[in-house]
Amino acid sequence: MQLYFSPGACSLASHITLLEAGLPFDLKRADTKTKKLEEGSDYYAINSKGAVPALKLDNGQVLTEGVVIMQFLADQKPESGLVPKGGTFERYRVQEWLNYITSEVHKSFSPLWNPTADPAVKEYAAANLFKKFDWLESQLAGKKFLTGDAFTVADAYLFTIVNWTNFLGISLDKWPALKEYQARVAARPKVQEAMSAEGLNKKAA
Ligand SMILES: N[C@@H](CCC(=O)N[C@@H](CS)C(=O)NCC(=O)O)C(=O)O
Repeated sequence: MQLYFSPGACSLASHITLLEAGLPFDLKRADTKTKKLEEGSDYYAINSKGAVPALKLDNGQVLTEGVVIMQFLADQKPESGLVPKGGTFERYRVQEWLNYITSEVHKSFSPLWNPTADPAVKEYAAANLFKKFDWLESQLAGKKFLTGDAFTVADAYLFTIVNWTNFLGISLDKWPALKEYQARVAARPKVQEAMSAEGLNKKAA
């Protein structure tokens, strides 16, 4: 399998999932701005949406959409516990989280990345995002991971997205449970391995 990724992007969650599941894979770096792969070929030929992540299977099929890729990968290794068995209520709980993260948290960051966005737009986007953080804080208090004691793909995803606060200079001090949660997930050896492979741990190295 080949994971098409961009350092620190939402594809990090699929990268973490691959490592946590112990699956064999190669990393292929895609530039999300130029839409080129490292060797100069056109990334649109892999994913016509131009976004990462994309997962190329050994049979040539390409799967896109992070929440689907993560569940597909975790289902290859059910013993990893990264997702509960399909059809169980516990699986729907994980899907409920994945859907919330992708639709409410992930995309709420978008205006904050845009260098040409009007400051008022950024202020509005930040206020909207911080409301999501307030709710996440209420959900994480007293919890190890999103659905309880077990780390799941939903944790790989939320960690990846909230990690963007580091690139944007947003302090998590106002949300202590969220801040502790980020540290707890960051401390996982496979999370560290993924971050190092993406060049995100340069300061610590
Ligand atoms: N719906 C897609 C969105 C993926 C996405 O937003 N990827 C970003 C990086 S975090 C990207 O590649 N942006 C560049 C682009 O869409 O042109 C998913 O959830 O996988």
